[in-house]
Amino acid sequence: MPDHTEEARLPPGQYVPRGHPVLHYGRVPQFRPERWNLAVFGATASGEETRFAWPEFSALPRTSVIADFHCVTKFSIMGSEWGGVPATVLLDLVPPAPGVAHVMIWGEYGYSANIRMSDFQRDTTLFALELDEKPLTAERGLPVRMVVPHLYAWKSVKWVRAVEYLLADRRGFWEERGYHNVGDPWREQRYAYQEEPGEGPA
Ligand SMILES: Nc1nc2c(c(=O)[nH]1)N[C@H]1C(S)=C(S)[C@@H](COP(=O)(O)O)O[C@H]1N2
Ligand SMILES: [Mo]
Repeated sequence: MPDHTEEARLPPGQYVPRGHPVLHYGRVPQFRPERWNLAVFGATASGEETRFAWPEFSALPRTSVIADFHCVTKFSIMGSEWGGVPATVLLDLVPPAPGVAHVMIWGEYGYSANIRMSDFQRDTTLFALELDEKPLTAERGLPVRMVVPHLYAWKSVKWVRAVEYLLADRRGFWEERGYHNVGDPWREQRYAYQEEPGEGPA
């Protein structure tokens, strides 16, 4: 019989703590809907940058995903239900130029994380606006955060403000500070020194 306990769902080296830890670097931004927008820039197919104002972005089609969430510091948050706009919806609205194989996700205050296009295109990659059927709290990313549940959680950028299409891969905030460029928890890709040829920027 398959084992569906949380223990069996944990990637190597992870544990389930009490409660729902909150973790980020720096301050929690204030959400002002009239000033907020989400930019898609870099190597777009049109060559133009697109900005979604809050009324537009919050009206995009949504879905929900139930997923476990794994922080590289080894705690895992199990079975969260995220609601939001699939990354594929954004890709359809603002197509990338041919040859775009990576994206940089930008949060407030310059936090960033790079993701392979193949990871961004997964149907579980979301711009989440809701957690467990309630709007995100400020500390968990209000109004919108990235959720890329199959990669370590530092890739799930809170307070997301932009997506940059990249023709050449570049390291984001933690990837520049010694963390793995890909960050697959099932392969325990925690640190940059574990990277194999082809896993990091050329
Ligand atoms: N903008 C921003 N997003 C971020 C971070 C951050 O420092 N800034 N930290 C990441 C890390 S390391 C983790 S583990 C998760 C934590 O998400 P949570 O606070 O919802 O548990 O947010 C990620 N997203
Ligand atoms: Mo983390």
